[in-house]
Amino acid sequence: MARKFFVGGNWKCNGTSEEVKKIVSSLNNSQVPSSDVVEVVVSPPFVFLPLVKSTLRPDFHVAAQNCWVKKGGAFTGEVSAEMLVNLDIPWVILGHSERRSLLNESNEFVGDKVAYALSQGLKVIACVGETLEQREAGSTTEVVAAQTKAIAARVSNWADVVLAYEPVWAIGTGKVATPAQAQEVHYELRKWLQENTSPEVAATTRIIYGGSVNGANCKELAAKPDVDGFLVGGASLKPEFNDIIKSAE
Ligand code: G2H
Repeated sequence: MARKFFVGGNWKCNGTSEEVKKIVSSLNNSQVPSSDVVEVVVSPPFVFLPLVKSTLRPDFHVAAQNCWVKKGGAFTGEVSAEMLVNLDIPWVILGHSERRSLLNESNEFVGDKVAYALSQGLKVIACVGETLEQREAGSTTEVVAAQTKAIAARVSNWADVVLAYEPVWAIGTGKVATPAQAQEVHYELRKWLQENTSPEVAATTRIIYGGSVNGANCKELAAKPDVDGFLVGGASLKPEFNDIIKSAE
């Protein structure tokens, strides 16, 4: 079964309501391939989710950038999966390296979050990726396999999961992975899924690349057989995001 190309825009902790309105207006006016060809999901900060959801074109969808690991309650500052479902937010990004490193989210904690979000009916963009130190030590495959294993140990239905490979050394640095480097890790991740989940999960799960993707480098990356799309940070705030969406064709 063909995997539909997926382009996510991770706005991170950026934007004012005026800026958000401008980005949405640019997205709404953009000419992009149809939703049969590409699935587009943008992820504004929590506070802008209702604004974006209510003004964004209907063929694009929204994601939260995080959610709490279990049912809501006395967890000051957190946003629960139930709240996202209540607001009709279909997607959530979990396990982003900025949260893994700055907020000490462990593989197990991320796995628990993915499982809980799925159990509430959310679809998940689950992020994995190695640091520069780990790559230089030759442990990239081992690191991303361990991160994926912690998710697979808690999740049996992968239909609503997109796996995002985001090498930490490429995030926001302008140092994009080469198409060959991305393909190599995506191939290893798919092989890991084949051996540890099922051939069907391996064949159908979208594995997208993130880390300094832009309008100039997306085409070559998109041409690789195991690159099923992108999670885009900085460039998702700019008009070149349209070019990245167009790389689906
Ligand atoms: C990686 C990516 C988006 P950027 O974090 O998730 O950000 O494209 O700015 O490297």
